[in-house]
Amino acid sequence: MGRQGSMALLAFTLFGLLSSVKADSIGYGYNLVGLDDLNNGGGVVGYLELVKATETYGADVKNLKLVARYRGSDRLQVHISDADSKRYEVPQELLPRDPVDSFKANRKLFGRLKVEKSGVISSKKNQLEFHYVAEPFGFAVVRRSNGEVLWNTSAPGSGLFNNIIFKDQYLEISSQLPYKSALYGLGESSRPDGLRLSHNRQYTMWATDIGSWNIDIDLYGVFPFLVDVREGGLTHGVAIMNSNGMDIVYNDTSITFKIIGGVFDFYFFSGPAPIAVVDQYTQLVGRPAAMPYWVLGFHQSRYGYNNVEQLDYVMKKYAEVNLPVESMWSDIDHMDHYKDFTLDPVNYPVDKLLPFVQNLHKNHQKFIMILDPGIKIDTNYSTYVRGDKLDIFMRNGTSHRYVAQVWPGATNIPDFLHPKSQEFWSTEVAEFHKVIPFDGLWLDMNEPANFCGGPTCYFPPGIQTCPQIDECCMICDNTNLNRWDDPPYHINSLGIHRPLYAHTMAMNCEHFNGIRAYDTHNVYGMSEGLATYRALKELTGKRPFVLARSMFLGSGSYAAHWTGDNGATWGDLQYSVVSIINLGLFGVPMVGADICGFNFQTNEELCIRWTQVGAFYPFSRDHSDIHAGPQEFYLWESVTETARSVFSWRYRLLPFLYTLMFGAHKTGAPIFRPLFFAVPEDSRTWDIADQFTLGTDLLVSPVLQQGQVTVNAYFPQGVWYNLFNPSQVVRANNSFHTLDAPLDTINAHVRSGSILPLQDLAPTTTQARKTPYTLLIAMDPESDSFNAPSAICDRRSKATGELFIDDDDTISMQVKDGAGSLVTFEATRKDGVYVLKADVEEGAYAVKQGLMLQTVSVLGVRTAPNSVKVNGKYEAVNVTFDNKASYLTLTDLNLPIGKDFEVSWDCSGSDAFTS
Ligand code: MIG
Repeated sequence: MGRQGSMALLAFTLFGLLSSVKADSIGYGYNLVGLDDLNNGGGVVGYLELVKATETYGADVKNLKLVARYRGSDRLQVHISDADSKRYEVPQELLPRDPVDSFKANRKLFGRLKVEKSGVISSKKNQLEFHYVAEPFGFAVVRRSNGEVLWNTSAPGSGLFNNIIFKDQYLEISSQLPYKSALYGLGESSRPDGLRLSHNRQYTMWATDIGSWNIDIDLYGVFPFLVDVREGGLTHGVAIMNSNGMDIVYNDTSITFKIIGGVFDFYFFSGPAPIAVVDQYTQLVGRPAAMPYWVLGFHQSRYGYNNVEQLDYVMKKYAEVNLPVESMWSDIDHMDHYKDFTLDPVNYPVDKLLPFVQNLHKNHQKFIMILDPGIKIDTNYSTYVRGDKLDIFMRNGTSHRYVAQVWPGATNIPDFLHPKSQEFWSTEVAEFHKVIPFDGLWLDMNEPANFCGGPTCYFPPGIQTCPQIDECCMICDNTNLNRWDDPPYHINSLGIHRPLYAHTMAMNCEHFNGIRAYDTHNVYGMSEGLATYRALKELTGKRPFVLARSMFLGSGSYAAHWTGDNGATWGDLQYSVVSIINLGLFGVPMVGADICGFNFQTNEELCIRWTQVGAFYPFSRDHSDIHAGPQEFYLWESVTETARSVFSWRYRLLPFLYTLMFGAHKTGAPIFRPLFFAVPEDSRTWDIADQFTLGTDLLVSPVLQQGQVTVNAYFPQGVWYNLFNPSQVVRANNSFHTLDAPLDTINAHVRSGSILPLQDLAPTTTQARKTPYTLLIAMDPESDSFNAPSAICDRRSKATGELFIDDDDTISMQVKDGAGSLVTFEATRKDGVYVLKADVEEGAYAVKQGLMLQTVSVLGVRTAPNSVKVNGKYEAVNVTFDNKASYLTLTDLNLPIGKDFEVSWDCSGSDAFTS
């Protein structure tokens, strides 16, 4: 949405009035009247009958089917739907999962299990237990190990919300929660309150094209998933697989879901570690996609690069100041009248753009182009003509094509659930790729956005199209709305109960099979994203790169994400940390925010601080709005300097970051993590929103406020070395420490006990990944109380780390013969002897690369070693020792990566060092 957006919103505040109906008049709930075992014994099917009908928000569904199903040791699904007719659910083709269709629920069929007043259905293997109360029906989820109630929809005595309500267009269910629960998730929104969800707020699930500089409202992505940390740190997760609009109301001791369609389909994940919750959740919704290595480089983008010459200038400037830049991005500026898959013949002619892109490729750099879903209605536009022929566009309720107005003017919106839409999209992507061999695609406006809104918009007589502006120029008469565009309950979109059709396609728009946008709105972006991912995969046969704005549960399995139109404000810098952590929880680990801010004019101090933080974003891109001035790093000397310092470390850390991506791909583990992942049992970590870790080993404590020059940072128990200056050590005991943070400094600390694989800085990731490896080994320093030199090395210490390498072409990352190698490092210190071992799994790929480990840097060493052995033999390796930093460096090791090795050195004093 443009800057004028908030004005238009005021007009819709009236819709808010309808939502204040008292809960007890909406419905009386259901009785559980029949129960049966699931065939496989992993749960139950139940049959529910309506207690008493009401009319508020429409008639109640008479009979419901309940399926409570265990899966493995850590997941419980509770699915409640209409027993008599099929209802819309998140399409299986977007999010494949075990259907419940085969379980029949019909009153006559029941009787194998007796319905008690209340009962427990458990599975011996599972950490969770399903409890029910029969009249009226409610259920609870209990953690078996400690009996803690995690979820409870029957709140006897509270009189507030013990009834399940199930109508065609209104579903409601509530659970009790302890006042002290620490809740996270429920996105996407910008959160000035910090990471932890605040009591007495509503979280509206509605994909909305509005700048993320707007706080506490529904934004582009929809993630009805929450993580709940309880006293002591035991953590579980709850997801609802439902793509209809909903309000999730979090009060002091309860949470209520008010949903305007679909079914109840809850998944409970038992954890109990926070990271285990994300593992279990991504096992359901899809593991994060592998991304090409280059995605970890630094990206430059801007809306408003007016021509190819400007792109070229920007890349040259970066080279001039010696800052690594991995890619150039192209916003809608390159398009001919904003039509997808076209080039502006004047400013972006192919005979200029193609050589530019070829030159990027020659320099190992990349080019990423933007796509919007709307296809201009224009019979001279071949993309439109092909789409028209395949007939893959959305229709409105009266079976005409729906017309939306976006950048190119009047557009049709592809129906990405249509069986022929993949063919359409793949063809367009492939044809355009022949023109410009781009390296990835950037999906914008896929909520989908529409500058108009409503089922009955048309052009004023005589006008066939619109000027290219982001304001509606159609006439929309939305007085007589259908029940999709004007449902009985109005969700709280934008905090003002904005109509559902506002700024998107009409809700009565239909897909080829009659499913309505009313149901699929929140997964539209996902449908486009998957089609794009597949199109790229078909085209290149290689690992695709897609950056997507509108997402849903599971979208991390095909795309990276950026947080959209943030603002160049200190607040936005703060929200970025929270948003990126949240996306990691949602299974989208590859995420970043526009560095230095998108909207509004940035400034030097902000841009310095943002650059420092942005260097640690998993996805690191500088992008700005056409209405703001340029903000490339070379524009201020101070920003250039800070970028040089932080990005030289980012580039050295690439092997570490890529290995974290491998972990994310395998287990969902977020790359960018909150502190409560590290120390969930310490409730002080629950509220920390201004620090994060990369994996477990790097702790970043940035400055996020103007004028601030110190940080008060939490450090988990142990020793932490300053990454930029390892002589600065923090010895922590789950404690807060005040650290200096002058303008040119960001605090980043390496955890003692870790081994970080590094390579050298180079202008691009392609070049960097060919340089020799270094291991940065952080060992506990000798205890200060150990004075005798001979005892110095005696204090035992251990450090571990991992390195994954592959060709980054194969679709998934795998430790497999010839395809990818995993090396586990372990360093120990005992009785004065240090031993570093590399243990290789499937080394063939790594060996083939011919890459060497040359350097081992060890932190925490008090004296230089007497001797060094490599694979059991004394070797004359190069040794340097920095006394002040307790920093030992062994160089010229020449150890092939991909082969097991052992390096040991002795500083016990009993052996003479020979060099
Ligand atoms: O209506 O393509 O979030 O990154 O630069 C605005 C122009 C459309 C919104 C995206 C932003 C992009 C801009 N787009």
